[in-house]
Order: sequence, then C-alpha cells, then structure tokens
Amino acid sequence: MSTKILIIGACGQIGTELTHKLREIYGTDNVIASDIRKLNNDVVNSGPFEVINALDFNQIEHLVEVHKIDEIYLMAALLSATAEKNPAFAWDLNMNSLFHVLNLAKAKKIKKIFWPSSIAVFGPTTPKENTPQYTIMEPSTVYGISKQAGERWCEYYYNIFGVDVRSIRYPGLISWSSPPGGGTTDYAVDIFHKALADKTYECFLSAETKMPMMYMDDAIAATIQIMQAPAEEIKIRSSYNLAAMSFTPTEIAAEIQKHIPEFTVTYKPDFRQKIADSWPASIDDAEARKDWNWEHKYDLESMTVDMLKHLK
Ligand code: AKB
Repeated sequence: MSTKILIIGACGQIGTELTHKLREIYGTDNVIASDIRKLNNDVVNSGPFEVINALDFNQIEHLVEVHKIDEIYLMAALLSATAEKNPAFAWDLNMNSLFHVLNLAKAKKIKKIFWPSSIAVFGPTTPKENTPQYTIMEPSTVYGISKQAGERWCEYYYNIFGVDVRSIRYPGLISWSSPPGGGTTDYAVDIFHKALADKTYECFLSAETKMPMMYMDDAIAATIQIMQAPAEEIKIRSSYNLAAMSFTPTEIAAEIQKHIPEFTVTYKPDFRQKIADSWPASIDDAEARKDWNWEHKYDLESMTVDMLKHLK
C-alpha cells in the first residue's frame, strides 16, 4: 500500500518544491497539498489540493480521515522578520499548528511527522562558528523562541507518547522557483533577481554578515532523506543541525559578479540586522552526517551557477 502524505503550507518557499518532489516519488494522487488559500499556481494545478487553516484542528483531522493520511509535513509558519511584526499571531500559528499535528499522531491517526526547525533556535550567547548540535540556546526572536519550544515538544511527544516526529534546523534557503516569505536570510534570494533585472541591489544586511545557507535542492533532499530513514537511525528527536555553506553578502555578490561583472551592491541594514547578528555564522552538522548519512551537493559556486541558469 502506498504512503499517503499531507503537506500543510504547500504553497510556501519550501512547500512548493517539496510538493513536486514528493509527487514524483510517491505519485501525484498520494500527495495532498494544502494551504490557507487556493492560488492559481503549479502546486494547486498539478494534483490534489485542499484549502486548510493550520490552526483548525478539526479541519486537519477531517482531511487526515478523508484521505487516509499516513504522514504530515507541516510547513506553515511565520518566519523571523514577519514574526517580529506580529508576535502573538506568530506564536499562535507556529506552536498550535504543531500541537495539532503532534496530537493527531499521539491519537494514532497519522504515523509520521516532518516539522521544520531553524538556525533561529540559537541566540547571541551561542558559539557563533561551527555551532554544535548541543550548546547554549537563548533565542532572542519570537520565531526562534517558537522553534526552540517546538523542538522541546517534539522530543517530549517522542519520549512520552512514541510519536515519530523528525526535524531539521534549516539554514537560510535559496531557491529560484518560489519566493521566500518574510525571513532574515531572504536577501540571498533577492540579490539574484535584482542582479539580473537591475544590475544593482540594496542589501538590508551589512556587507560582512555571515550566515549559514543552503540551496533548496539540498534542503528538499535532506527533508525526504530524514523522513525515509529507518526510525532507529533518527537518534535526535528535537531537531538536527544541517549545513551546506556559509557566506556574507560581499561573498555572494562577488560570486554573482563572476557572471555579471557590472553588478553592484549597496548596504542599508534595517531591523533584520539585529536578528542576523544573533544567529550562528556556521553550523556543525556532524550528527546528521553520522546518523542518516546527510551530504550536501551545492556550494556557493555551484548554487550561483544553477540559480542564474534558471532565473535567466
Ligand atoms: C528566516 O530567515 O527566518 C528563515 C530561517 C533561517 O529560518 N529563512
């Protein structure tokens, strides 16, 4: 019998590419995409789609029953920059959508959950370079606090109720097919669009702000890999550190300039600078590499080539 999957938040930056990949692997009819509204896009038009509010337990439960869902990928969330503007709603959405899904698994209505965490779980007191899996975690953003609390709940539901929940601390994600939505790392996507369209970009972070990043292809591969791994290989039930590359705005601009020599960048840091300053510059993901054989494919150079190829 084939695995039936529900993706909540399927029209977002990760959800879009995840839906396509999961439909390729599991078959279009076995992957139900859902989001808060029905857009006229690829995700909606390429297979089953349901409008769903991630805060409504009954709606999620109904979909799980009607479609006989085995696994949920919960991708709906408010990201770091947007969450700072609407803390109460960010806390509500990021925490309660998770509880709904954890409680469905606790009640044995679904078998497995993927829930994304983030490098935002770390804070200004965390070691900045090669941030270890286990270290000081004092997040200073609403988003980071919600992700850290979420991680503790995931581990709790695994330990106490045997819920099979799996999670990754995503770094900043770079993709060409769908725009990011309200994060601090979004500049690393915007910069490509502006380089091609205007040959100039005003960056909202300072030139030397170094952050961990990953190409979307690698992030999707990691997500599916951790979900397909045998349960006994998943030793960490809070969330795994995951890394591919780290760079500053200056470094990514220089990489783009190899292809578009006339491209220039100016810097005008805004409120997102403080968020970026509180996050790690690079991540140690040895546990993911050891436990479930994680390996990244893209570095700054190959990611830049692929981004420009697709956006042109
Ligand atoms: C953000 O910038 O908020 C996200 C993240 C690092 O989780 N991309």
